Amino acid sequence: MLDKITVYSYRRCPFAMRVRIALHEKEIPFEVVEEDLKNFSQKLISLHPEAKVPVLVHANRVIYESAIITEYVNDLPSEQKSLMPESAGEKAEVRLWTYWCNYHFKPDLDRYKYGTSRFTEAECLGAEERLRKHLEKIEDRLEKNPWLVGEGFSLAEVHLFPFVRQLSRIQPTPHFLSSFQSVLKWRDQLSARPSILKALEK
Ligand SMILES: N[C@@H](CCC(=O)N[C@@H](CS)C(=O)NCC(=O)O)C(=O)O
Repeated sequence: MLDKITVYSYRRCPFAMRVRIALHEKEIPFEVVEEDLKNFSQKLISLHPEAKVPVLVHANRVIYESAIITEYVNDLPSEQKSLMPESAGEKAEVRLWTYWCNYHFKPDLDRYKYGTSRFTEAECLGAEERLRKHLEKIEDRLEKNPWLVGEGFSLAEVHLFPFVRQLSRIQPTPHFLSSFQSVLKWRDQLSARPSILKALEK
């Protein structure tokens, strides 16, 4: 029996979504503290040195940074399959997708989504073109294989899905999305996955 796990979260935050998906996938019980992004609780501020969600508290341990939390969750005892492949090479592939998502895909997604309401004109220049290239990278992989890494669902899916979902929910729908049929199929299959449905529940 595990000690109580608490996740300081914000429902729509894609990083927090990663953590909730991983916990549901591993069938590990947890409690959610829903934070207000514009007015974080003093508790959250005391737990995270940069005051961000998500934060996971397990017994006396405080863990932040979504991709560190999801690896921690994956290493906890559970009857469910590991979300990390076995081999060193495939583990590195998962971490490379995560790195790429955090440092390339997500920043260009933000520049495309928010434009000059949040960024300078120079920062926004070419964001759409780069975003298409990013989608091409995912499409290339998914055309040949149903999963981003190896033979099954992994932390690569946990980490990328919330951002692909966010992109496809932009209104009006980005016109270039329909060119990436394998990405859309992957998104739709994942959207029906029980752990993801639970993580998105209101
Ligand atoms: N690198 C962090 C990013 C977390 C993050 O940026 N969370 C956003 C919400 S989606 C946040 O808390 N923003 C508040 C702020 O930056 O002041 C992670 O992976 O957990």
